[in-house]
Amino acid sequence: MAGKARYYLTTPIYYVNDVPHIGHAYTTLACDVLARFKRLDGYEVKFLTGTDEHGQKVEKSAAVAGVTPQAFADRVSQNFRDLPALLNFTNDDFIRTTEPRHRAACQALWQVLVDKGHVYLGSYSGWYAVRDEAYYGEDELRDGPGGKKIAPTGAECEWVEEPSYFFRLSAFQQPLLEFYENNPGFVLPLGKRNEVVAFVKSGLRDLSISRTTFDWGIRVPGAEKHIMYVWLDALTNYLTAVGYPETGLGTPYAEFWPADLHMVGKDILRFHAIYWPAFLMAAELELPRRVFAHGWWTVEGQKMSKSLGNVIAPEAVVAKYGLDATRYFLMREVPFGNDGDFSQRAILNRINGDLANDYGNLVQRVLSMIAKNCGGVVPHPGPFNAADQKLLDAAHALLETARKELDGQAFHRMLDAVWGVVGAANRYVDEQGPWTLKKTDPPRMATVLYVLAETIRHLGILTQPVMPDASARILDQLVVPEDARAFTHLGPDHALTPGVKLPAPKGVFPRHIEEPKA
Ligand code: ME8
Repeated sequence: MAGKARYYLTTPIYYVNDVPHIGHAYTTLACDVLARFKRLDGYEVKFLTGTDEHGQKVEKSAAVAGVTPQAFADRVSQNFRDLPALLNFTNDDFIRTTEPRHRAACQALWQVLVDKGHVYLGSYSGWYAVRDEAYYGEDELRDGPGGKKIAPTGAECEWVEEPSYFFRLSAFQQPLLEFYENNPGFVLPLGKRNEVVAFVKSGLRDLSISRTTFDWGIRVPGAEKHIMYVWLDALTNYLTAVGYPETGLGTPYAEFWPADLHMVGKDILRFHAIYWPAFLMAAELELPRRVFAHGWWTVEGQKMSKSLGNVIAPEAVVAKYGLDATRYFLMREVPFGNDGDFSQRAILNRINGDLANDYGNLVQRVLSMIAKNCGGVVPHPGPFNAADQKLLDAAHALLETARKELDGQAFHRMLDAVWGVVGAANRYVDEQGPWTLKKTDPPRMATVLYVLAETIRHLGILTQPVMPDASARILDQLVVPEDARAFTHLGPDHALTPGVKLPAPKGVFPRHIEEPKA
């Protein structure tokens, strides 16, 4: 029997030096929406997230907190492990880089890189930014206050001189450029792809992949004084989670590798689009199919930062606006890939406009008319006229559009298409005037309400990935069985059965009333 198609997607693994904020939640949410979409579309999905627990940055944060790095990692990692319950994420695994399975994978990959001749011992002297856990060339830096050297990211750099193993990254310049050329969809959005290509064209230096001046990390096999560079350690998590180094037939690796998508923020694109494919090429492993770099959230126009005290905690947003409204806002507000601003006004506009006035009002008025005028059962339709068919056709066509948009990670355009049908359905209500038909032509009213209910069934099924709870409440009100909510149930073959008793309608998307400022 042929197996299901598989889809493997990953979030970055988050550093445990900080508590999760809305930026971290955003990346994982985007992956959750895709994971849910693919599952509803019949795929066997593996959705991975986790925490990046090694490195100098975590070691320093632990020292400031006065606890061991492991105790610190255990504590902060828990905040990230609590996110799925809070935000309704459906990750299939949560990886921590301090787990034994991960150490085994990293050491195995290291050995392969050595055996294949891509690693040599040298000594590193140069600039390192602990905040970014990244090396910078002198030419990339600017002078900051107090004679400090500052990286393009704003991170302070320190001078490092120590023995180090190097990875022959320079040997991969040409293979990488060919790979980008042959796989135009490997890095998205395209603007970001061009930046990556330009960077690689400008020349690649060999990469220092071990450190000897701190302790908190995975030891280099056979050279115990060396700790693996935290990015080599971290990137390998994507292999660990599919059981690497076990790669034989029937293993999770054989089933799920290469990953279909590494979702990342634009800050860490270089690591994912240059270093990671180079490591994999060197190890003669398959390369992921896509790296998507999304944009950056600011808050009321400002960069989120602890010192400004404007860091947005996901739990605060959910408590204030509700879970599904938060999920919807994040996926709809900003063209995915662009930077966005998290503002109170923007979120209220989405909640009161798109959700309450458009989608919510459609569902509410159709269900209450059915309750009042059709005896509370799915109405019996007569023949469909051109206007009816046009609306149904638009609803039926949504799946294909949604698939196409999500295959390019265009969440906003997918939702735009869904809201196109919400708008069409609202206009159809106004044009057909079922409240007038109630007096003049009750059978026609039944047809109109049936067409609307069937359109809402489509909308409810398609909004599940973004708003799982609200969509379930809509589908419950149409008595769509739980096992009839997958994408195979879209289209006329599974249309609502006339005569089915419906529960009393209840509003799904309340307007958000701001409390007056004291
Ligand atoms: O970089 N807007 O971890 P990290 C949007 N451990 N996204 C944001 C954001 C914002 N303001 N702030 C953070 C690391 N993010 C490494 C990754 S992967 C092998 C290792 C999101 O905790 C975004 O996805 O600094 C960004 O790439 C990630 O958090 C950085 O998380």
